[in-house]
Amino acid sequence: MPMERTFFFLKPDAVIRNHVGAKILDEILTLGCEPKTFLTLSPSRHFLSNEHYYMHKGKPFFDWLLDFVTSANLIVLVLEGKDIIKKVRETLGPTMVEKAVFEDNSSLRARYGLFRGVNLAHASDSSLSASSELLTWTFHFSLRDDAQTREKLERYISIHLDSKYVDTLQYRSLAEELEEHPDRFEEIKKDFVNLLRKENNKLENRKLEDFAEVVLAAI
Ligand code: FUP
Repeated sequence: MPMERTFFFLKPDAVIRNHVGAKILDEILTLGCEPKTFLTLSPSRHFLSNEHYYMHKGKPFFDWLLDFVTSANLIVLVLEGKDIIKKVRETLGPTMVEKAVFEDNSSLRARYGLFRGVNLAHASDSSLSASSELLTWTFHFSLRDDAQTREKLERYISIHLDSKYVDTLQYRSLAEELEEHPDRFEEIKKDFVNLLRKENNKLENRKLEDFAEVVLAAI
């Protein structure tokens, strides 16, 4: 099996929920890969719409997907390893969280994904998409291999693994409540922000509220 590269990013849910993001990166590292690039980015809606997610244009979830992916920073990684494209996809589990819970309960999305498409991370799904995503993102953001990447990544993981973790089931039960009582949106959003606040005591309230508004719109 030859060495290959995959393109990966933590989505806003895993960046805001510090502990969850660190846990994901920690598990990805155990897959036996070498991280080549690790950085925080906030790509524009225009870039995501026309380059990264152009194949989803016109689909019913497209606008929501752009709202979600631009709702906070992304943590972008380039990973190199044997069979790494498949290994990362399998570790994440099925795209939609409910499907992950149903089909692969030990996957990251089953354990930590909130609901629907609020699914923690993106990872290239084939060698073709890996090459094209690596090309696009490298060009737009001048990505470069960085010899300090593993060290930076390990530091990030060790800092954030210490952050408080709120059981993902608590968020899911708020989502269920919202499904039953759509009229209680504002009240449920407040409870949702309170959970997020326990996991991230740095981000300003306005940002947590905006994020909560976007992810609850998936319900
Ligand atoms: P993936 O290859 O796992 O990133 O999934 P897709 O390219 O099919 O979809 C991109 C993102 O759109 C997913 F991560 C989640 C979101 N999505 C929805 O919200 N609803 C859908 O029905 C399909 C995808």
